[in-house]
Amino acid sequence: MFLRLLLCACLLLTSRAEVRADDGYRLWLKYDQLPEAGLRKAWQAHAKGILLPEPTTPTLQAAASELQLGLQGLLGRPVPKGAAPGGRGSIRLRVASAEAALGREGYRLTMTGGGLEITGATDAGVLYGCFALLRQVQTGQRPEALNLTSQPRIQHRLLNHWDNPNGTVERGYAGSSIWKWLELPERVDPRYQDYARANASVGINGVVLNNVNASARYLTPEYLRKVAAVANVLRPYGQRVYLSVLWAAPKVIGGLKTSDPLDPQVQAWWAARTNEIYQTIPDFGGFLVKANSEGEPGPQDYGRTHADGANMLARALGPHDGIVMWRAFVYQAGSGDRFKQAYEDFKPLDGQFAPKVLVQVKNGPIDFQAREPFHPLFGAMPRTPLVLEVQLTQEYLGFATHLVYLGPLIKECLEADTYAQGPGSTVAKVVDGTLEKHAISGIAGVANIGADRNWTGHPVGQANWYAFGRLAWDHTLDPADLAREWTRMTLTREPAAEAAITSVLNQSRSIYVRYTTPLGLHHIMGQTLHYGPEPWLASSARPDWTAVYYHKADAAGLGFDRTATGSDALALYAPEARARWADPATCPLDYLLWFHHVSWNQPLRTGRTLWQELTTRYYSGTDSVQWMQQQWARAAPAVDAETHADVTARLRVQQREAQWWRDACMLYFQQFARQPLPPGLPPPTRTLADIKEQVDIYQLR
Ligand code: GCW
Repeated sequence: MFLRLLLCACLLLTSRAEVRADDGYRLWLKYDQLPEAGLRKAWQAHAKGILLPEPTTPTLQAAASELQLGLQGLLGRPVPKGAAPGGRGSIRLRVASAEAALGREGYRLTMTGGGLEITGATDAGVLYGCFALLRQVQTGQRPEALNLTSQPRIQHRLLNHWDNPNGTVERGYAGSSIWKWLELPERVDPRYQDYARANASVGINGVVLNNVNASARYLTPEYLRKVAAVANVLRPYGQRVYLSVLWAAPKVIGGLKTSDPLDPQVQAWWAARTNEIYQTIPDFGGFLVKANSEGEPGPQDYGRTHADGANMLARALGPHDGIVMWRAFVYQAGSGDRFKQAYEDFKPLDGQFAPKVLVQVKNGPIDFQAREPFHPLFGAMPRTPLVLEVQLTQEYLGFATHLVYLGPLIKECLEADTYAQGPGSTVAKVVDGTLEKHAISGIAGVANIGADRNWTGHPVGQANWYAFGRLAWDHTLDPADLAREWTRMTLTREPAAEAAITSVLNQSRSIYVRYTTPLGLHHIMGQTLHYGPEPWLASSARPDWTAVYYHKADAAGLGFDRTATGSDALALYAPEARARWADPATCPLDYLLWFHHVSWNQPLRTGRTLWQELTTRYYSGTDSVQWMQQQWARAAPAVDAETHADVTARLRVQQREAQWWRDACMLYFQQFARQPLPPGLPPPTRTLADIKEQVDIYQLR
């Protein structure tokens, strides 16, 4: 008997532990009971029920259900919803279409004499308002003085999935694709709804479901039915679906001999196909196109321009409410500095794009490096709306192993001043359309989401999804505030732990830059896989896929001369923007080697020579990972044990790999600098040959 009791007790304990363990699935939408009784009581007084407007809609239902779910969890008691719940003290949801001040998707949260109100200009506005209210409660705000109005500054706020029909994800590090194409449309994974909730909670309103290296399959009737099933789940949550299209689709699935955009048959094919899409998915968002880039087909195959191609698709969209996002990520082999190539292709086309076309531009001119100057196309195409594309999946930032919070990276680009129309012409104002008076605007994040239980592999990867959405909604937000919000909602509100974690998040990107690519080094990572260091990479299918092309280390010095004596890429920027970087003596050190070939013994503003500064940064970056570990350890008592252990382990790998980066780059560049390490820095304990061997293993060579 006693043994049986003991067994029961043990089982009870284990199962309780399991219940409490946090697997990260709920993201930041954790609705665990608020620990402070006083705060709970304060909100309870204003959340006795949820009053829905009549007639209700799927979006209003979704909004009210989320609010109910959240409040019941956070406040620890039932919150009925309906046409007349709870009486006084109920939260009233209102749609006030006459309130132009709220725009199409804005909301207002107010505490009136009659109680708490969530007003939206549309159903979607109410939905965003409900999430905003939950955020208030989750982050520990009080209800009394609630008065908050917000509307998005950018119209199309999209995630771009690089997901393939076979379930793989290009550059995905969080498992396979969440889209189960083989199961659709009959089986609709419940996860799609949780995905939609998470997106809506941060204001994302569109999703490109498939990889820009696109399969034509998505345009077949069979796949459109699958896409429609996903669209049905996302719709109530304010999100439209979009597809990446293969330029050669008319040939591949249409049986035509060409995909020339000026060919009438090709035009008719796209028009018919587009009509069919809208018959299946009436609120389809539009097309994303990667053309004539990295081997993908495109209009240039027929001597046509990107504008010819994009405009043909815009015409196919015809009367439908959809857009074309045409990517500017192009670079042709053998035509000089890759930095300049997208600009050279696209700048002359400004003014030639149809009204429904937006040109989608990566944040920097090369390719999602840990730090890049802003892309010179921003500000240079005033007659074309430009979508800013940032990468949330950490292709060049340590996959799902390294902790790198991207809020500061995204913000750095948004705040960069293009000077296109004088001081203050920031990338943000180009992108939100205010600078050049565009009625249409967009921003895209390449998703870091996969089928891993916690969605992003690295638990902190969730913060990048979160911060992207919040900045897409309002680019004036401070990434440090967003780090705090995310931490409070996801990990802990215990002040010391919160402070430790947010300091790690806020520093993490600049630490990563220091141990991988300090002083403006770029594109020196492992070939193909893009993981780990390979600065010695000198031969590849294209010269601009090597590392030596970018760092140009020689006996004289290090860095890419992009001034007039070099590639003159600097000339692509407005004079004031150019001036910031043009003089090596005043160029911010973070960008130095992006624009200058600097001699090893050149004294820098820090009082150290280039060689000394480079070594110092590699070492301090690596040491800072230890600091990250210490900070994270301090948060242990306040963070779920499973999540804490997971991040702790990943930080250990990060520490080892930071040293790997440091040693590889130090030993490699030392061959050119021919100098010892500055005194006090411990020399690497391994040889360059050892490291090269390790890299070869990573590259599966
Ligand atoms: O960063 C590079 C990636 C490719 C990607 C390409 C792009 C989808 O290495 O995997 O292809 O950019 O943005 O098109």
